[in-house]
Amino acid sequence: MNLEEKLRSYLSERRLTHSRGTMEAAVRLAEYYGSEVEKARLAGLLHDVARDMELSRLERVLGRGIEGIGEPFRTVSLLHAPAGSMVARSDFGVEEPDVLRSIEVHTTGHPSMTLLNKIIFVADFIEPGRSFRGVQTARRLAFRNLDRTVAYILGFTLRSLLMRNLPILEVTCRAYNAYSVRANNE
Ligand code: DGI
Ligand code: FE
Ligand code: FE
Repeated sequence: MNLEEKLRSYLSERRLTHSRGTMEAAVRLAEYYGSEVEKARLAGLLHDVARDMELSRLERVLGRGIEGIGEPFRTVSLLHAPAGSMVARSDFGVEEPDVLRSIEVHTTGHPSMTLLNKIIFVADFIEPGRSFRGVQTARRLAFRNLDRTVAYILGFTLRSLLMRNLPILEVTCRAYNAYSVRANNE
């Protein structure tokens, strides 16, 4: 069974379409920035592998890893990324550390991301199925300056979290600070 067929049993049709879109965007960015295309394809396709799992299952997958995550952050939105990295390894046989890490940090970002980590983070936001305000700006920026695009997306995410009175993880803030500073120093 190929990877996409297997993924079908993990994701809804809608989420599968989003995953294929993210894979396409990741491949284009990898070609443009000279990153390894096969890794981008794999990480893009699998990044949301745990997105449709129930919270209790995500907590089980994470095991003791859950202990470092505060109660308000134990949500499907936030746990599907680290749990997804573990599922990609256990169920899909992915061993490549950069691919696994790209899945792990795709929701919050991280202050020090590799080129592949940034590509997946950006591809998830700009994939063809996305239509929110701001996505066109990010699409243009993505092929001019990847660090600026990461900062732009994190700013967008933080604003929307604040507007909804949602708690902010430290790592999200640290990532925003790292990339906004980097973007302004060029
Ligand atoms: O899985 P997707 O829907 O494709 O997108 P995603 O994995 O990038 O994001 C899932 C959600 O995670 C998104 O609505 C924003 C949210 N998020 C990111 N950083 C934080 C956060 N939510 C909270 N509460 N705190 C954060 O720091
Ligand atoms: Fe996600
Ligand atoms: Fe996604």
